[in-house]
Order: sequence, then structure tokens, then C-alpha cells
Amino acid sequence: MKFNPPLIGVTTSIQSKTNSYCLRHEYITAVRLAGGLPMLIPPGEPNLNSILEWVDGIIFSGGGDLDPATYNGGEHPEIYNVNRERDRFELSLAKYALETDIPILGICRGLEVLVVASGGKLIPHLPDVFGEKVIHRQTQSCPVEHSINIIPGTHLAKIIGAGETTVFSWHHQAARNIPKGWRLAATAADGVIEALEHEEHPWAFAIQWHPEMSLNDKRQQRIFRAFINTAQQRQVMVSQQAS
Ligand SMILES: [Mn+2]
Repeated sequence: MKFNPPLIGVTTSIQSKTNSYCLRHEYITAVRLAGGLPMLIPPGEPNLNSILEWVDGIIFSGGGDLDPATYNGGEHPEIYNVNRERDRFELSLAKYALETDIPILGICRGLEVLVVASGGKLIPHLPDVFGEKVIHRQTQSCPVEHSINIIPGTHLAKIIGAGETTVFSWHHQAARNIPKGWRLAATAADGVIEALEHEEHPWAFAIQWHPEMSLNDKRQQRIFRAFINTAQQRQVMVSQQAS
């Protein structure tokens, strides 16, 4: 029996000004380096069921802020690039995907989507709550590096090892709480939630930093390897069940 590379759906943003769907190329490169075949999933795909029948894994990518109305939050002057169409689409897809056993990786905004889809809330602007002990983005358009601590005993620690590591960070929001069904996997030195892993879903991780930007960091790329290996195993399992 011949198996194809795992098909990895990756969500995209909408840029109305340029009439485009957009995704930074590092997401594609990271998926390819780990042996996956990337497929873009722009907002608006009407049949969520057909997406989840085809893909072997799904990445919720980074981007602008969620509309605070999606988590009963208030407006904040620092909230930017809200796109309600993308929010609606990704929140529905996330809720649906969490009910399947399809491997899920949320990155940055993707963590925020998974948190809100699971009934959690976000902090609208980190400096208001955590001050500036750790800088989580250089500017709105420029990332920064900071260290994070991966909690021993977590699934994430099994993949990339426990303890401190330096990551690319490009966010000004974060999970306010750990939503039901998830547990804490990593924090920054200021206490900001930097990673969550699902307690019941077989492979669902939500990561606030950008592992796809550390393409030369073998430790960070293990996240994509583990994700795509799991997607591959599931693909084999599903096709055996079908035959
Ligand atoms: Mn950060």
C-alpha cells in the first residue's frame, strides 16, 4: 500500500486591501521540512466536514487579533487587524477539529483561537497586566526573542525537552486562563501562558510563540516533526480502517 505525505491544512488571513489570502512562507517551509504536504485553508470554506475528511493535520496560523466580542471581552485601542469572517471560520473549524482525532497545532493567534473555541478568554494587551518585564513583540510588525520555560512531565517536554529555551515571540495578547480540557505546558518568566496541550484530544497543542520562525533550531522543529509523524500514523490508521 502506498501512503502519501500527510496533508496539512494551514489557515490563512484575509487582506482586503490587496484582495489576497495571506500566509507567511515559514509555515509552509516548516511543514515541508517535516515531511508534510501543505494545503491552504482560507476563511469561507463552506463545508468544514470536507476539510476535516481530507486533511491529516491542521495548523491554526498566526495573524491579527480576534474580535473581543468572540470571548465577551472589551474593546482595547491596541487591538488590530480584526477580521470577523476569519474569526467565525476558524472558531467553527477549531471547535469541530477538537471533536475529531485529527492532530492540531495552534500557533500564536492559533493558540488564541483554540482557547476561545474552548470557552477561554484572552488578555487584550499584555503590558496592561504583566508590565514590560518580558517584551513579547518588538512592534506590531516585528518579532522579538525571549526565553520560555517548558514544564517537566508535559507532552510538550517529551517532544522538545523540559526547561528553558529561546523562542521568537510576536504577540501582545495571551490566554487569560487555562480553558477546560487543556493544561499548561510552558510559561514565560513574567507568567504569561506560552503553551497549552489538550488533556483528552490525542494530539492538540497551542503554542503562543513561533516555532516556524526558528527553522534552523532542531529543537523547535521537533514540534513539526512530532505533529507530522502523528498525522502520518493517523493517515495509515484511517486508510487501514477504510480498506
Ligand atoms: Mn511571548
